[in-house]
Amino acid sequence: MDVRAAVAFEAGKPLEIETVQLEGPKAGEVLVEIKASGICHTDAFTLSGEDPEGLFPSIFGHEGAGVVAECGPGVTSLKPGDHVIPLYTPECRECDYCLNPKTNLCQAIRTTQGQGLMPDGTSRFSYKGKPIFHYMGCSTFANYTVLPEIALAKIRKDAPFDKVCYIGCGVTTGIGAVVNTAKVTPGARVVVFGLGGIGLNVIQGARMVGADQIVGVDINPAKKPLAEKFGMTDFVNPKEVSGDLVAHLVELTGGGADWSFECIGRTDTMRQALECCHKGWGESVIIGVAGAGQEISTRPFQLVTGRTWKGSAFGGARGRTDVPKIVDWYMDGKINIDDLITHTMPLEEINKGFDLMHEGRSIRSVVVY
Ligand code: NAD
Ligand code: DAO
Ligand code: ZN
Ligand code: ZN
Repeated sequence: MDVRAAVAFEAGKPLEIETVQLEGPKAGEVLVEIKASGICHTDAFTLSGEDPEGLFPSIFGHEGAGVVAECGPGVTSLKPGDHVIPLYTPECRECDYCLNPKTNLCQAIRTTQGQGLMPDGTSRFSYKGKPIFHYMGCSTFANYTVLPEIALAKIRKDAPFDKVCYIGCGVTTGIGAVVNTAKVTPGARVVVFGLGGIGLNVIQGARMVGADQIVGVDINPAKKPLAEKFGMTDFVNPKEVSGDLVAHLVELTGGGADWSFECIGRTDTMRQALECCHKGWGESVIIGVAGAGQEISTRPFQLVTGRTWKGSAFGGARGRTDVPKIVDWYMDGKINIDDLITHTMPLEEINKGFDLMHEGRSIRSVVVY
């Protein structure tokens, strides 16, 4: 079938809106009509050419929501008309990873997904007879896409697509890091580095679980009012701290953070986030994705004296199980998504969404189909 898509033909170039061809779903696959898709930092990272796994030409987008249009043979958990959120971290419920409660990193389709292909090793998308790669197993910058059944979370039908699409990445990544990875407890003191689309969700997750102090760290003071609305209790602009930032944060938190979260993707702030943690028990969670080849460092004595360094992908969430619950939290008013979606636009204007992100003028732009 013909579908409208924003195609990344080359790194560093704007996306091009084209009519491309999409083959129907094969065994275990599902055709989804995408209704909305957020534009995430990671789409921009891959488009920039700095992502070592980036493939071109490709159809990006991994933060979508839509409706099942058709199911391939063998699909049992979904039917046409179901509302779904695509999952770049699938949940097969059968692989060694899914069966281990310590991880959410299902490996059932990891190899082919990393190659920009469906599990049978081919692409469903083509343009002028030549294959186009899938992206993060999702390719939501197209009005129709095909995904494996195990990479779709079924959600309630009254949830608005243009809001809950954000649960496909940013919301789940931020809130999940607090709830699933760190398991922040009531009364905790938390420090969040980076108050963008991820950090603000960490903040609202920390508030939701009852943290007492939530310190936000950002070099852009324009982020302060929204972060306060989401639960930040103290704001620190590193540019306005005269001495050492880590010492300042340790003092502000009365001895160090119980948990810190790095939501920027810089190795220097990852180190600061670890070192502002409380001696003896503080845990730092890396969420930000650093550039290819970069390395983190600290003095090992930071770990010897009881600080822990860990990371979180997709908020430690098992998508088919956890995403529908997060949709419920939104529908029940427990979490705020509306104030984070600062811009919406048709597919034809998707490059404006990337510009707004680069200019730091948006939290989330959402393409509506
Ligand atoms: P964003 O650009 O919206 O926010 C980053 C914030 O960091 C901005 O407010 C910026 O002003 C601030 N900042 C930049 N440099 C700083 C510095 N030196 N000190 C303090 N603040 C600084 O980005 P985002 O969408 O929130 O994404 C954050 C990171 O999370 C990215 O690296 C992204 O790739 C990553 N990410 C990870 C996962 C995961 O599963 N681990 C999922 C999605 C995104
Ligand atoms: O299983 O090896 C693996 C890959 C897991 C990918 C997790 C990606 C999370 C971070 C990338 C940012 C997503 C928007
Ligand atoms: Zn994302
Ligand atoms: Zn699995």
